[in-house]
Amino acid sequence: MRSPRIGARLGSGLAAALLVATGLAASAPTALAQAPASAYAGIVPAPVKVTPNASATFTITPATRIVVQPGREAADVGSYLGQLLRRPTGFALPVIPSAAPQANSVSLLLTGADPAVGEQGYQLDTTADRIVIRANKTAGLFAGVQTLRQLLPAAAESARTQPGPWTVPGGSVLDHPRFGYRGAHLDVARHFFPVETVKRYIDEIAAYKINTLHLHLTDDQGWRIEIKSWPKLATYGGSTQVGGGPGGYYTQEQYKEIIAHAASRQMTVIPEFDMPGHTNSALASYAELNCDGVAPPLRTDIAVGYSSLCINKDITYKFVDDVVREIAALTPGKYFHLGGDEAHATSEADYNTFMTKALPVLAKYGKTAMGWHEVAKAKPDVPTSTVIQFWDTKASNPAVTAAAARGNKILMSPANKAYLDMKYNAQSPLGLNWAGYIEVQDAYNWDPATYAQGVGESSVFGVEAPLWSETLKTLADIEYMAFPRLPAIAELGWAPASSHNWDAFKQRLAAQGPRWDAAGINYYKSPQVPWPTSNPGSCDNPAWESAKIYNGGTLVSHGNHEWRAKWWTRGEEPGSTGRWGVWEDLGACA
Ligand code: TNX
Repeated sequence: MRSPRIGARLGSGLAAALLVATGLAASAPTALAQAPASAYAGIVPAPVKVTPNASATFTITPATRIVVQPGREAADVGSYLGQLLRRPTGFALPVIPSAAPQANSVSLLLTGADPAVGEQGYQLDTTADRIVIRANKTAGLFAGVQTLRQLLPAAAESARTQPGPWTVPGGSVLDHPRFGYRGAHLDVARHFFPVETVKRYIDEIAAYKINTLHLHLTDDQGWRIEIKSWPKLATYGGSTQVGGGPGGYYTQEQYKEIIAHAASRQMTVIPEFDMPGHTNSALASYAELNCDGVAPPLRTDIAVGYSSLCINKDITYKFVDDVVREIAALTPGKYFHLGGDEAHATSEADYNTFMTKALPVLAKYGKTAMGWHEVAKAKPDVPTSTVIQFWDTKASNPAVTAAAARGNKILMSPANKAYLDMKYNAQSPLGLNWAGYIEVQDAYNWDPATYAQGVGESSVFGVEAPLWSETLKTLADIEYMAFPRLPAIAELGWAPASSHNWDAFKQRLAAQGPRWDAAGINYYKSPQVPWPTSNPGSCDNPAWESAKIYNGGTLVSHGNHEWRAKWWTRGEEPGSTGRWGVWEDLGACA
Protein backbone atom coordinates (compact mmCIF):
# COMPACT_ATOMS: atom_id res chain seq x y z
CA MET A 1 0.00 0.00 0.00
CA ARG A 2 1.16 3.52 -0.70
CA SER A 3 2.19 5.04 2.62
CA PRO A 4 1.51 8.70 3.39
CA ARG A 5 5.24 9.30 3.36
CA ILE A 6 5.55 7.96 -0.16
CA GLY A 7 2.66 10.16 -1.20
CA ALA A 8 4.39 13.18 0.24
CA ARG A 9 7.56 12.36 -1.64
CA LEU A 10 5.73 12.02 -4.89
CA GLY A 11 3.92 15.26 -4.24
CA SER A 12 6.59 17.61 -5.51
CA GLY A 13 7.36 15.59 -8.62
CA LEU A 14 3.71 14.96 -9.26
CA ALA A 15 2.75 18.30 -10.65
CA ALA A 16 5.70 18.32 -13.01
CA ALA A 17 5.06 14.74 -14.13
CA LEU A 18 1.39 15.37 -14.74
CA LEU A 19 1.95 18.62 -16.51
CA VAL A 20 4.31 16.94 -18.89
CA ALA A 21 2.36 13.74 -19.30
CA THR A 22 -1.02 15.33 -19.87
CA GLY A 23 0.11 18.17 -22.04
CA LEU A 24 -2.37 20.32 -20.13
CA ALA A 25 0.22 22.65 -18.68
CA ALA A 26 -1.25 25.80 -20.11
CA SER A 27 -4.93 25.08 -19.64
CA ALA A 28 -5.28 23.76 -16.09
CA PRO A 29 -2.13 24.22 -14.06
CA THR A 30 -3.87 25.07 -10.81
CA ALA A 31 -6.12 22.06 -10.70
CA LEU A 32 -3.24 19.73 -11.51
CA ALA A 33 -0.94 21.34 -9.01
CA GLN A 34 -3.56 20.79 -6.33
CA ALA A 35 -4.39 17.22 -7.28
CA PRO A 36 -3.64 14.81 -4.46
CA ALA A 37 -0.70 12.46 -4.83
CA SER A 38 -1.97 9.76 -7.09
CA ALA A 39 -0.75 6.48 -8.43
CA TYR A 40 -1.32 7.95 -11.88
CA ALA A 41 1.81 10.02 -11.31
CA GLY A 42 3.94 6.92 -10.78
CA ILE A 43 3.38 4.98 -13.99
CA VAL A 44 6.41 3.72 -15.94
CA PRO A 45 6.57 4.17 -18.88
CA ALA A 46 4.81 7.54 -18.71
CA PRO A 47 1.45 7.39 -20.47
CA VAL A 48 0.53 9.86 -23.19
CA LYS A 49 -2.25 11.38 -21.13
CA VAL A 50 -3.47 10.86 -17.58
CA THR A 51 -6.43 12.54 -15.93
CA PRO A 52 -6.75 11.58 -12.26
CA ASN A 53 -10.18 11.94 -10.70
CA ALA A 54 -9.65 12.40 -6.98
CA SER A 55 -13.34 12.05 -6.20
CA ALA A 56 -13.63 8.40 -7.24
CA THR A 57 -11.95 5.20 -6.11
CA PHE A 58 -12.62 1.68 -7.28
CA THR A 59 -11.94 -1.19 -4.89
CA ILE A 60 -11.43 -4.76 -6.02
CA THR A 61 -13.45 -6.97 -3.66
CA PRO A 62 -14.27 -10.68 -3.39
CA ALA A 63 -17.26 -10.00 -5.68
CA THR A 64 -15.27 -8.31 -8.45
CA ARG A 65 -15.28 -10.04 -11.82
CA ILE A 66 -13.05 -9.80 -14.85
CA VAL A 67 -15.26 -9.12 -17.87
CA VAL A 68 -13.81 -9.85 -21.29
CA GLN A 69 -14.88 -9.19 -24.84
CA PRO A 70 -16.29 -12.49 -26.16
CA GLY A 71 -13.62 -14.39 -28.14
CA ARG A 72 -10.27 -15.90 -27.33
CA GLU A 73 -8.06 -12.83 -27.51
CA ALA A 74 -9.48 -10.75 -24.67
CA ALA A 75 -10.13 -13.97 -22.70
CA ASP A 76 -6.40 -14.70 -22.72
CA VAL A 77 -5.60 -11.27 -21.30
CA GLY A 78 -8.43 -11.67 -18.77
CA SER A 79 -7.11 -14.99 -17.53
CA TYR A 80 -3.61 -13.51 -17.29
CA LEU A 81 -4.99 -10.64 -15.19
CA GLY A 82 -6.80 -13.18 -13.02
CA GLN A 83 -3.55 -15.12 -12.53
CA LEU A 84 -1.77 -11.95 -11.50
CA LEU A 85 -4.33 -10.84 -8.95
CA ARG A 86 -5.76 -14.04 -7.45
CA ARG A 87 -2.75 -14.80 -5.29
CA PRO A 88 -2.19 -11.40 -3.65
CA THR A 89 -5.92 -10.70 -3.20
CA GLY A 90 -7.09 -14.22 -2.42
CA PHE A 91 -10.24 -13.43 -4.47
CA ALA A 92 -11.84 -15.71 -7.08
CA LEU A 93 -11.95 -13.05 -9.83
CA PRO A 94 -13.92 -15.12 -12.35
CA VAL A 95 -13.48 -14.28 -16.04
CA ILE A 96 -16.86 -13.63 -17.69
CA PRO A 97 -17.47 -12.92 -21.40
CA SER A 98 -19.63 -9.88 -22.14
CA ALA A 99 -19.57 -7.27 -24.89
CA ALA A 100 -20.51 -4.51 -22.44
CA PRO A 101 -18.72 -3.38 -19.28
CA GLN A 102 -20.28 -4.50 -16.01
CA ALA A 103 -20.55 -3.01 -12.55
CA ASN A 104 -17.95 -4.18 -10.01
CA SER A 105 -15.70 -5.46 -12.74
CA VAL A 106 -12.48 -4.94 -14.56
CA SER A 107 -13.73 -5.01 -18.16
CA LEU A 108 -11.36 -5.70 -21.05
CA LEU A 109 -13.03 -4.69 -24.30
CA LEU A 110 -11.93 -4.65 -27.91
CA THR A 111 -14.52 -2.03 -28.86
CA GLY A 112 -14.96 1.68 -28.43
CA ALA A 113 -11.33 2.68 -27.90
CA ASP A 114 -10.23 6.14 -28.92
CA PRO A 115 -8.76 5.64 -32.44
CA ALA A 116 -5.57 7.39 -31.25
CA VAL A 117 -4.58 4.25 -29.30
CA GLY A 118 -3.65 2.45 -32.52
CA GLU A 119 -2.53 -1.19 -32.48
CA GLN A 120 -0.67 -1.25 -29.16
CA GLY A 121 -2.31 1.46 -27.10
CA TYR A 122 -5.30 1.46 -24.78
CA GLN A 123 -7.68 3.60 -22.85
CA LEU A 124 -8.29 2.96 -19.16
CA ASP A 125 -11.11 4.48 -17.15
CA THR A 126 -11.55 3.97 -13.44
CA THR A 127 -14.78 5.10 -11.85
CA ALA A 128 -16.28 4.24 -8.48
CA ASP A 129 -17.97 1.08 -9.71
CA ARG A 130 -15.75 -0.30 -12.47
CA ILE A 131 -12.51 -0.26 -14.40
CA VAL A 132 -12.78 -0.38 -18.17
CA ILE A 133 -9.83 -0.99 -20.45
CA ARG A 134 -10.50 -0.57 -24.16
CA ALA A 135 -8.15 -1.28 -27.04
CA ASN A 136 -8.20 -2.16 -30.71
CA LYS A 137 -5.94 -5.20 -30.30
CA THR A 138 -4.96 -7.71 -27.65
CA ALA A 139 -1.55 -6.04 -27.30
CA GLY A 140 -3.32 -2.87 -26.22
CA LEU A 141 -5.47 -4.64 -23.63
CA PHE A 142 -2.33 -6.26 -22.27
CA ALA A 143 -0.56 -2.89 -22.06
CA GLY A 144 -3.59 -1.49 -20.23
CA VAL A 145 -3.39 -4.33 -17.73
CA GLN A 146 0.25 -3.40 -17.05
CA THR A 147 -0.84 0.15 -16.29
CA LEU A 148 -3.61 -1.15 -14.02
CA ARG A 149 -1.03 -3.16 -12.04
CA GLN A 150 0.83 0.04 -11.28
CA LEU A 151 -2.36 1.74 -10.09
CA LEU A 152 -2.88 -0.95 -7.45
CA PRO A 153 -1.02 -1.02 -4.13
CA ALA A 154 2.49 -2.49 -4.41
CA ALA A 155 1.35 -5.52 -2.41
CA ALA A 156 -0.52 -6.63 -5.54
CA GLU A 157 2.89 -7.84 -6.79
CA SER A 158 3.30 -10.23 -3.89
CA ALA A 159 3.21 -13.98 -4.43
CA ARG A 160 1.40 -14.38 -1.07
CA THR A 161 -2.07 -13.26 -0.06
CA GLN A 162 -2.01 -9.78 1.41
CA PRO A 163 -4.56 -7.83 3.43
CA GLY A 164 -5.46 -5.15 0.86
CA PRO A 165 -7.59 -3.05 0.45
CA TRP A 166 -7.21 -3.27 -3.33
CA THR A 167 -7.96 0.28 -4.31
CA VAL A 168 -7.46 1.87 -7.70
CA PRO A 169 -7.74 5.66 -7.73
CA GLY A 170 -10.27 7.17 -10.12
CA GLY A 171 -9.05 8.57 -13.38
CA SER A 172 -8.43 8.00 -17.05
CA VAL A 173 -5.44 7.10 -19.15
CA LEU A 174 -5.08 7.42 -22.92
CA ASP A 175 -1.92 5.77 -24.05
CA HIS A 176 0.03 4.47 -27.03
CA PRO A 177 3.73 3.89 -27.72
CA ARG A 178 6.25 6.15 -29.39
CA PHE A 179 7.95 3.17 -31.09
CA GLY A 180 6.29 -0.08 -32.09
CA TYR A 181 9.37 -2.13 -31.17
CA ARG A 182 10.61 -2.15 -27.60
CA GLY A 183 13.06 -4.93 -27.05
CA ALA A 184 15.16 -6.67 -24.47
CA HIS A 185 18.04 -8.91 -25.49
CA LEU A 186 19.29 -11.74 -23.34
CA ASP A 187 22.59 -13.55 -23.90
CA VAL A 188 21.98 -17.19 -22.95
CA ALA A 189 25.24 -18.23 -24.62
CA ARG A 190 27.96 -16.88 -22.32
CA HIS A 191 26.07 -18.30 -19.36
CA PHE A 192 23.13 -20.57 -19.94
CA PHE A 193 19.85 -19.76 -18.22
CA PRO A 194 17.14 -22.37 -17.74
CA VAL A 195 13.67 -21.96 -19.28
CA GLU A 196 12.17 -20.89 -15.95
CA THR A 197 14.64 -17.99 -15.67
CA VAL A 198 13.84 -16.79 -19.18
CA LYS A 199 10.11 -17.00 -18.48
CA ARG A 200 10.48 -15.04 -15.29
CA TYR A 201 12.51 -12.34 -17.07
CA ILE A 202 9.80 -12.17 -19.73
CA ASP A 203 7.21 -11.61 -17.00
CA GLU A 204 9.27 -8.92 -15.33
CA ILE A 205 9.95 -6.90 -18.46
CA ALA A 206 6.43 -7.27 -19.89
CA ALA A 207 5.39 -5.11 -16.94
CA TYR A 208 7.20 -2.22 -18.62
CA LYS A 209 5.57 -2.83 -22.01
CA ILE A 210 8.60 -4.49 -23.59
CA ASN A 211 7.19 -6.43 -26.55
CA THR A 212 10.22 -8.21 -28.03
CA LEU A 213 12.71 -10.67 -26.58
CA HIS A 214 15.89 -11.01 -28.63
CA LEU A 215 17.52 -14.26 -27.58
CA HIS A 216 21.26 -14.45 -28.26
CA LEU A 217 21.32 -18.22 -28.66
CA THR A 218 24.86 -18.90 -29.87
CA ASP A 219 28.33 -17.56 -29.23
CA ASP A 220 31.92 -18.72 -28.87
CA GLN A 221 31.33 -20.26 -25.46
CA GLY A 222 28.11 -22.10 -26.14
CA TRP A 223 25.47 -23.20 -28.62
CA ARG A 224 22.18 -23.15 -26.73
CA ILE A 225 19.54 -24.76 -28.90
CA GLU A 226 18.97 -28.17 -30.37
CA ILE A 227 19.45 -28.38 -34.15
CA LYS A 228 18.20 -31.81 -35.19
CA SER A 229 20.29 -31.99 -38.38
CA TRP A 230 23.47 -30.99 -36.49
CA PRO A 231 22.96 -32.57 -33.06
CA LYS A 232 26.47 -32.01 -31.69
CA LEU A 233 25.98 -28.22 -31.80
CA ALA A 234 23.88 -28.48 -28.67
CA THR A 235 25.14 -31.65 -27.03
CA TYR A 236 28.83 -30.78 -27.40
CA GLY A 237 28.81 -27.08 -28.33
CA GLY A 238 26.43 -26.36 -25.46
CA SER A 239 28.30 -28.39 -22.89
CA THR A 240 30.13 -25.57 -21.16
CA GLN A 241 30.04 -21.81 -20.58
CA VAL A 242 32.11 -18.86 -19.41
CA GLY A 243 34.28 -19.96 -16.50
CA GLY A 244 33.64 -23.66 -17.21
CA GLY A 245 30.70 -25.51 -15.75
CA PRO A 246 28.08 -27.57 -17.51
CA GLY A 247 26.37 -24.95 -19.72
CA GLY A 248 23.19 -26.33 -21.27
CA TYR A 249 20.84 -25.91 -24.16
CA TYR A 250 17.14 -25.68 -24.98
CA THR A 251 15.47 -28.53 -26.79
CA GLN A 252 13.28 -27.37 -29.65
CA GLU A 253 10.29 -28.18 -27.43
CA GLN A 254 11.66 -25.87 -24.74
CA TYR A 255 12.25 -23.15 -27.31
CA LYS A 256 8.59 -23.46 -28.30
CA GLU A 257 7.67 -23.23 -24.63
CA ILE A 258 9.60 -19.96 -24.31
CA ILE A 259 7.92 -18.61 -27.44
CA ALA A 260 4.48 -19.59 -26.15
CA HIS A 261 5.15 -17.99 -22.80
CA ALA A 262 6.37 -14.82 -24.48
CA ALA A 263 3.25 -14.81 -26.69
CA SER A 264 1.06 -15.02 -23.60
CA ARG A 265 2.79 -11.80 -22.54
CA GLN A 266 2.24 -10.24 -25.99
CA MET A 267 5.95 -10.59 -26.65
CA THR A 268 7.65 -11.79 -29.83
CA VAL A 269 10.87 -13.78 -29.71
CA ILE A 270 13.68 -12.99 -32.14
CA PRO A 271 16.29 -15.75 -32.29
CA GLU A 272 19.88 -14.72 -32.92
CA PHE A 273 22.48 -17.01 -34.43
CA ASP A 274 25.64 -14.96 -34.46
CA MET A 275 27.68 -15.48 -37.66
CA PRO A 276 30.27 -15.57 -39.17
CA GLY A 277 32.22 -14.60 -36.00
CA HIS A 278 31.28 -15.63 -32.47
CA THR A 279 31.08 -19.21 -33.74
CA ASN A 280 33.68 -21.14 -31.77
CA SER A 281 31.09 -23.46 -30.21
CA ALA A 282 29.92 -24.51 -33.68
CA LEU A 283 33.49 -24.82 -35.00
CA ALA A 284 34.40 -26.96 -31.98
CA SER A 285 31.40 -29.23 -32.57
CA TYR A 286 32.01 -29.97 -36.27
CA ALA A 287 35.57 -30.12 -37.63
CA GLU A 288 34.25 -29.82 -41.21
CA LEU A 289 33.10 -26.23 -40.55
CA ASN A 290 36.75 -25.19 -40.14
CA CYS A 291 38.89 -24.23 -43.15
CA ASP A 292 41.66 -26.52 -41.92
CA GLY A 293 39.25 -29.31 -41.00
CA VAL A 294 40.45 -29.27 -37.39
CA ALA A 295 37.98 -28.58 -34.59
CA PRO A 296 39.28 -26.08 -32.02
CA PRO A 297 38.72 -26.73 -28.34
CA LEU A 298 35.66 -25.35 -26.55
CA ARG A 299 36.30 -21.96 -24.99
CA THR A 300 35.25 -20.64 -21.59
CA ASP A 301 37.04 -17.26 -21.58
CA ILE A 302 35.43 -13.98 -22.65
CA ALA A 303 37.67 -12.96 -25.56
CA VAL A 304 35.88 -11.86 -28.75
CA GLY A 305 36.77 -11.68 -32.42
CA TYR A 306 38.89 -14.82 -32.89
CA SER A 307 36.46 -17.25 -34.56
CA SER A 308 35.02 -17.39 -38.06
CA LEU A 309 33.01 -19.79 -40.12
CA CYS A 310 34.92 -20.97 -43.21
CA ILE A 311 33.56 -18.66 -45.90
CA ASN A 312 34.68 -20.62 -48.94
CA LYS A 313 33.34 -24.06 -48.04
CA ASP A 314 29.96 -25.21 -49.34
CA ILE A 315 29.22 -27.01 -46.10
CA THR A 316 29.14 -23.65 -44.32
CA TYR A 317 26.04 -22.70 -46.30
CA LYS A 318 24.47 -26.12 -45.77
CA PHE A 319 24.96 -25.45 -42.06
CA VAL A 320 23.42 -21.96 -42.33
CA ASP A 321 20.50 -23.31 -44.34
CA ASP A 322 19.79 -26.13 -41.89
CA VAL A 323 19.96 -23.88 -38.83
CA VAL A 324 17.75 -21.20 -40.36
CA ARG A 325 15.29 -23.77 -41.76
CA GLU A 326 14.82 -25.56 -38.44
CA ILE A 327 14.56 -22.43 -36.33
CA ALA A 328 12.45 -20.40 -38.76
CA ALA A 329 9.91 -23.23 -38.72
CA LEU A 330 9.58 -22.91 -34.93
CA THR A 331 9.57 -19.11 -34.80
CA PRO A 332 6.29 -17.28 -35.46
CA GLY A 333 7.90 -13.82 -35.43
CA LYS A 334 8.90 -12.07 -38.59
CA TYR A 335 12.53 -11.34 -37.69
CA PHE A 336 15.64 -13.50 -37.48
CA HIS A 337 18.90 -11.99 -36.20
CA LEU A 338 22.07 -13.10 -37.94
CA GLY A 339 24.53 -11.31 -35.66
CA GLY A 340 27.40 -10.21 -37.89
CA ASP A 341 29.25 -8.32 -35.14
CA GLU A 342 32.94 -8.30 -34.30
CA ALA A 343 33.94 -10.62 -37.15
CA HIS A 344 37.60 -9.64 -36.69
CA ALA A 345 38.82 -13.06 -37.85
CA THR A 346 36.91 -12.77 -41.13
CA SER A 347 38.45 -10.65 -43.92
CA GLU A 348 36.34 -7.84 -45.35
CA ALA A 349 35.97 -9.68 -48.64
CA ASP A 350 34.92 -12.87 -46.84
CA TYR A 351 32.45 -10.95 -44.68
CA ASN A 352 30.84 -9.54 -47.82
CA THR A 353 30.69 -12.99 -49.40
CA PHE A 354 29.15 -14.46 -46.29
CA MET A 355 26.40 -11.83 -45.99
CA THR A 356 25.63 -12.04 -49.69
CA LYS A 357 25.08 -15.78 -49.35
CA ALA A 358 23.55 -15.99 -45.88
CA LEU A 359 20.99 -13.16 -45.90
CA PRO A 360 18.96 -14.69 -48.75
CA VAL A 361 18.63 -17.88 -46.70
CA LEU A 362 16.54 -15.94 -44.17
CA ALA A 363 14.29 -14.68 -46.96
CA LYS A 364 14.05 -18.23 -48.35
CA TYR A 365 12.52 -19.34 -45.04
CA GLY A 366 10.20 -16.36 -44.81
CA LYS A 367 12.15 -14.25 -42.34
CA THR A 368 13.36 -10.67 -42.38
CA ALA A 369 16.95 -10.13 -41.30
CA MET A 370 18.31 -8.20 -38.38
CA GLY A 371 21.99 -7.71 -37.80
CA TRP A 372 24.38 -5.79 -35.57
CA HIS A 373 25.49 -2.54 -37.16
CA GLU A 374 28.57 -4.06 -38.83
CA VAL A 375 26.20 -5.44 -41.48
CA ALA A 376 25.69 -1.85 -42.65
CA LYS A 377 29.25 -1.94 -44.01
CA ALA A 378 28.71 -5.09 -46.10
CA LYS A 379 29.01 -4.72 -49.88
CA PRO A 380 26.86 -4.97 -51.84
CA ASP A 381 24.52 -3.14 -49.47
CA VAL A 382 22.26 -5.36 -47.41
CA PRO A 383 18.61 -5.17 -48.49
CA THR A 384 16.73 -2.17 -47.13
CA SER A 385 14.44 -4.57 -45.28
CA THR A 386 17.36 -5.55 -43.02
CA VAL A 387 16.99 -4.00 -39.58
CA ILE A 388 20.34 -2.71 -38.36
CA GLN A 389 21.02 -2.79 -34.65
CA PHE A 390 23.14 0.16 -33.58
CA TRP A 391 25.42 -0.65 -30.64
CA ASP A 392 28.06 2.05 -31.05
CA THR A 393 29.20 4.31 -28.23
CA LYS A 394 29.56 7.35 -30.42
CA ALA A 395 27.06 9.22 -32.50
CA SER A 396 29.02 9.13 -35.70
CA ASN A 397 28.79 5.86 -37.60
CA PRO A 398 28.91 6.68 -41.32
CA ALA A 399 27.84 3.19 -42.45
CA VAL A 400 24.74 3.36 -40.25
CA THR A 401 23.98 6.90 -41.42
CA ALA A 402 24.26 5.75 -45.04
CA ALA A 403 22.04 2.72 -44.40
CA ALA A 404 19.39 4.95 -42.83
CA ALA A 405 19.57 7.21 -45.86
CA ARG A 406 18.99 4.17 -48.09
CA GLY A 407 15.89 3.33 -46.08
CA ASN A 408 17.06 0.70 -43.59
CA LYS A 409 15.46 0.92 -40.17
CA ILE A 410 17.81 1.25 -37.23
CA LEU A 411 17.25 -0.42 -33.88
CA MET A 412 18.82 1.76 -31.20
CA SER A 413 20.87 0.15 -28.45
CA PRO A 414 23.92 2.40 -27.96
CA ALA A 415 26.32 0.47 -25.74
CA ASN A 416 27.13 3.41 -23.46
CA LYS A 417 23.42 3.98 -22.74
CA ALA A 418 21.40 0.83 -23.28
CA TYR A 419 23.81 -2.01 -22.43
CA LEU A 420 22.45 -3.51 -19.24
CA ASP A 421 25.65 -5.49 -18.74
CA MET A 422 27.73 -2.36 -18.13
CA LYS A 423 28.54 -1.68 -14.48
CA TYR A 424 26.62 1.12 -12.79
CA ASN A 425 29.84 2.42 -11.25
CA ALA A 426 33.31 1.24 -10.24
CA GLN A 427 31.88 -0.60 -7.22
CA SER A 428 29.32 -2.67 -9.15
CA PRO A 429 29.90 -6.32 -8.27
CA LEU A 430 28.72 -7.52 -11.71
CA GLY A 431 29.13 -6.35 -15.26
CA LEU A 432 31.76 -5.07 -17.67
CA ASN A 433 32.87 -1.49 -18.29
CA TRP A 434 34.25 -1.31 -21.83
CA ALA A 435 31.49 1.12 -22.82
CA GLY A 436 31.77 3.02 -19.54
CA TYR A 437 29.72 3.05 -16.37
CA ILE A 438 25.98 3.48 -16.85
CA GLU A 439 24.07 4.89 -13.90
CA VAL A 440 20.30 5.06 -14.14
CA GLN A 441 20.33 8.67 -15.25
CA ASP A 442 22.78 7.84 -18.06
CA ALA A 443 20.54 5.01 -19.24
CA TYR A 444 17.63 7.44 -19.34
CA ASN A 445 19.24 10.63 -20.63
CA TRP A 446 19.35 10.16 -24.39
CA ASP A 447 16.91 10.33 -27.23
CA PRO A 448 16.66 7.39 -29.64
CA ALA A 449 15.77 9.78 -32.46
CA THR A 450 18.75 12.13 -32.09
CA TYR A 451 21.50 9.90 -30.69
CA ALA A 452 23.01 8.66 -33.97
CA GLN A 453 23.92 11.03 -36.75
CA GLY A 454 21.50 10.85 -39.66
CA VAL A 455 19.14 8.50 -37.83
CA GLY A 456 16.00 10.52 -37.17
CA GLU A 457 12.68 9.49 -35.67
CA SER A 458 11.39 8.01 -38.93
CA SER A 459 14.49 5.82 -39.31
CA VAL A 460 14.30 4.47 -35.78
CA PHE A 461 12.85 0.98 -35.64
CA GLY A 462 12.71 1.06 -31.87
CA VAL A 463 14.91 0.65 -28.83
CA GLU A 464 16.48 -2.41 -27.24
CA ALA A 465 18.28 -3.09 -23.99
CA PRO A 466 20.92 -5.80 -24.47
CA LEU A 467 22.02 -7.94 -21.55
CA TRP A 468 25.24 -9.83 -22.23
CA SER A 469 25.98 -12.50 -19.68
CA GLU A 470 29.75 -12.85 -19.36
CA THR A 471 29.47 -11.96 -15.64
CA LEU A 472 25.90 -13.08 -14.96
CA LYS A 473 24.98 -16.53 -13.68
CA THR A 474 21.58 -16.34 -12.02
CA LEU A 475 18.17 -14.70 -12.26
CA ALA A 476 19.17 -12.45 -9.37
CA ASP A 477 22.21 -11.31 -11.39
CA ILE A 478 20.01 -10.58 -14.41
CA GLU A 479 17.57 -8.62 -12.26
CA TYR A 480 20.29 -6.59 -10.61
CA MET A 481 21.60 -5.36 -13.97
CA ALA A 482 18.18 -4.85 -15.58
CA PHE A 483 16.41 -3.05 -12.75
CA PRO A 484 16.12 -0.11 -12.76
CA ARG A 485 17.79 0.49 -16.15
CA LEU A 486 15.50 -1.68 -18.26
CA PRO A 487 12.46 0.40 -17.20
CA ALA A 488 14.45 3.50 -18.23
CA ILE A 489 15.00 2.11 -21.73
CA ALA A 490 11.39 0.92 -21.86
CA GLU A 491 10.33 4.47 -21.04
CA LEU A 492 12.38 5.83 -23.97
CA GLY A 493 10.67 3.35 -26.25
CA TRP A 494 7.12 4.01 -25.11
CA ALA A 495 6.69 7.46 -23.58
CA PRO A 496 6.20 10.54 -25.74
CA ALA A 497 9.48 12.40 -26.30
CA SER A 498 7.84 15.51 -24.82
CA SER A 499 7.53 13.80 -21.41
CA HIS A 500 11.29 13.25 -21.14
CA ASN A 501 12.37 14.72 -17.82
CA TRP A 502 14.79 13.04 -15.43
CA ASP A 503 13.43 14.71 -12.30
CA ALA A 504 9.94 13.48 -13.04
CA PHE A 505 11.16 10.07 -14.20
CA LYS A 506 13.19 9.36 -11.08
CA GLN A 507 10.09 9.98 -8.97
CA ARG A 508 8.08 7.56 -11.06
CA LEU A 509 10.90 5.05 -10.95
CA ALA A 510 11.00 5.39 -7.17
CA ALA A 511 7.36 4.33 -7.06
CA GLN A 512 8.40 1.01 -8.66
CA GLY A 513 10.73 0.12 -5.77
CA PRO A 514 8.00 -1.20 -3.45
CA ARG A 515 6.59 -3.24 -6.35
CA TRP A 516 9.97 -4.88 -6.93
CA ASP A 517 10.31 -5.47 -3.20
CA ALA A 518 6.90 -7.14 -3.15
CA ALA A 519 7.71 -9.20 -6.24
CA GLY A 520 11.11 -10.25 -4.92
CA ILE A 521 13.02 -8.61 -7.77
CA ASN A 522 16.69 -8.06 -6.91
CA TYR A 523 17.26 -4.49 -8.07
CA TYR A 524 20.10 -2.01 -7.76
CA LYS A 525 19.10 0.69 -5.30
CA SER A 526 20.68 3.53 -7.18
CA PRO A 527 21.40 6.55 -4.99
CA GLN A 528 20.09 8.66 -7.89
CA VAL A 529 16.53 7.50 -7.25
CA PRO A 530 14.51 8.75 -4.24
CA TRP A 531 13.22 5.34 -3.22
CA PRO A 532 10.31 5.42 -0.81
CA THR A 533 11.39 5.02 2.77
CA SER A 534 9.69 1.68 3.23
CA ASN A 535 12.33 0.04 1.04
CA PRO A 536 14.38 -2.47 2.98
CA GLY A 537 17.93 -1.27 3.33
CA SER A 538 17.00 2.38 3.52
CA CYS A 539 18.14 4.63 6.37
CA ASP A 540 15.44 7.19 5.66
CA ASN A 541 13.29 5.79 8.47
CA PRO A 542 13.19 7.73 11.74
CA ALA A 543 16.07 6.98 14.11
CA TRP A 544 15.22 4.64 16.98
CA GLU A 545 14.59 6.42 20.29
CA SER A 546 14.64 4.57 23.59
CA ALA A 547 11.68 6.42 25.07
CA LYS A 548 9.34 5.81 22.20
CA ILE A 549 6.71 3.13 21.92
CA TYR A 550 6.81 1.17 18.68
CA ASN A 551 4.01 -0.97 17.37
CA GLY A 552 4.69 -4.19 15.45
CA GLY A 553 5.67 -3.46 11.85
CA THR A 554 7.29 -0.09 12.52
CA LEU A 555 10.53 0.60 10.64
CA VAL A 556 13.42 2.48 12.22
CA SER A 557 17.07 3.21 11.51
CA HIS A 558 19.72 2.40 14.09
CA GLY A 559 23.44 1.70 13.87
CA ASN A 560 23.34 2.13 10.10
CA HIS A 561 20.87 -0.74 9.79
CA GLU A 562 17.18 -0.83 9.06
CA TRP A 563 15.01 -2.63 11.63
CA ARG A 564 11.41 -3.74 11.85
CA ALA A 565 9.60 -4.19 15.17
CA LYS A 566 8.08 -7.66 15.33
CA TRP A 567 5.67 -6.62 18.07
CA TRP A 568 5.02 -3.82 20.55
CA THR A 569 8.19 -2.57 22.22
CA ARG A 570 9.72 0.26 24.21
CA GLY A 571 13.27 0.75 25.42
CA GLU A 572 14.79 -2.31 23.75
CA GLU A 573 17.68 -1.22 21.59
CA PRO A 574 17.70 -2.76 18.10
CA GLY A 575 20.39 -5.44 18.00
CA SER A 576 20.66 -5.77 21.79
CA THR A 577 18.24 -8.67 22.06
CA GLY A 578 19.73 -10.84 19.31
CA ARG A 579 18.05 -12.22 16.26
CA TRP A 580 15.21 -13.84 18.24
CA GLY A 581 14.43 -10.53 19.93
CA VAL A 582 11.91 -7.87 19.09
CA TRP A 583 13.78 -6.15 16.29
CA GLU A 584 14.20 -7.83 12.94
CA ASP A 585 17.40 -6.69 11.23
CA LEU A 586 16.53 -5.79 7.63
CA GLY A 587 20.16 -5.22 6.80
CA ALA A 588 22.74 -2.52 6.40
CA CYS A 589 21.56 0.62 4.68
CA ALA A 590 22.21 0.83 0.98
C1 TNX B 1 30.19 -6.64 -27.44
S1 TNX B 1 27.79 -5.70 -28.67
C2 TNX B 1 29.58 -7.70 -28.06
C3 TNX B 1 29.30 -8.92 -27.29
C4 TNX B 1 29.80 -8.82 -25.88
C5 TNX B 1 29.48 -7.45 -25.34
C6 TNX B 1 29.81 -7.29 -23.90
C7 TNX B 1 28.09 -6.80 -29.64
C8 TNX B 1 27.31 -6.79 -30.83
N1 TNX B 1 29.06 -7.67 -29.32
O1 TNX B 1 29.87 -10.02 -27.94
O2 TNX B 1 29.16 -9.79 -25.13
O3 TNX B 1 30.20 -6.51 -26.10
O4 TNX B 1 29.37 -6.08 -23.42
